[in-house]
Amino acid sequence: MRERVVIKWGGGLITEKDTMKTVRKEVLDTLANQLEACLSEGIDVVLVHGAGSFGHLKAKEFRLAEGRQPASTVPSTMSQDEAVKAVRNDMQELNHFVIEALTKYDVSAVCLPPHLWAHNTGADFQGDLTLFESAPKGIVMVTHGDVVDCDPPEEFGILSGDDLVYRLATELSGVQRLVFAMGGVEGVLTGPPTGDDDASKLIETLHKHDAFKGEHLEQLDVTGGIGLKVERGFQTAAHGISVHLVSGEIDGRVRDACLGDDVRGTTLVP
Ligand code: IP8
Repeated sequence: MRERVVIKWGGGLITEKDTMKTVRKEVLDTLANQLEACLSEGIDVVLVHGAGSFGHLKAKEFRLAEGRQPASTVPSTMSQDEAVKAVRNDMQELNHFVIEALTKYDVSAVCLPPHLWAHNTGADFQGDLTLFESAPKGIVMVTHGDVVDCDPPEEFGILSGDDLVYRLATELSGVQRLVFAMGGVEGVLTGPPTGDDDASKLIETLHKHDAFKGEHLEQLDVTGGIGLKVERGFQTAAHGISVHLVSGEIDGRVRDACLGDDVRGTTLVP
């Protein structure tokens, strides 16, 4: 059986997280180039990307992660239903940039946006993952964080790419590794990234009960930040899959981590 890796391109890596709908095209290019290198080595890739400023800002403003809310508690510029549609469209826009970058490196990719096939949020969301299993050889299946329909009373909610990678890595056949490509950090740090090397050192091997203080910018982020990544990462590692968090901005670290080579970053040890 061919080796398979699941990769998450973080939203904070591929977009400017605090500037509405700003894509980092040069970063997408280097990531697509590294992904192509993995395919050339005979590895199958499933790609999940985050939302960054194409998802979190509007979702926060219109309280989409909290489900249906009284109209008087959200801005009057749009209803929550309109905001659901708007964020889905914005995510499709971001996904087009992702597919465009892959195409530039001759990578054929098919995207399955979660609002078309997934229901409910969190690690136990419902959805048919066999669609990802049946990809023809060499075709990269892509999906992303999204607004999905939920059971009442919520009616809708935010399904994070971190929940998607956990389920894909543990339920598809032949997955050896899960790699989180991150922006602004080289992996999990001992404290929030302040620029002060003593306060925020890279943790190269993170054990399940080790303490770390992740930065979670609640005013920007409607999902779980680094805490959710690490939690889903450990759940994945418990299935015998190796899990790495690496910089998506430095050299070919994402490629090397996907190929199973030694690379600077954080490895989770269950
Ligand atoms: O960035 C969030 O996905 P994530 C999706 O992978 C939206 O957590 C629409 C905010």
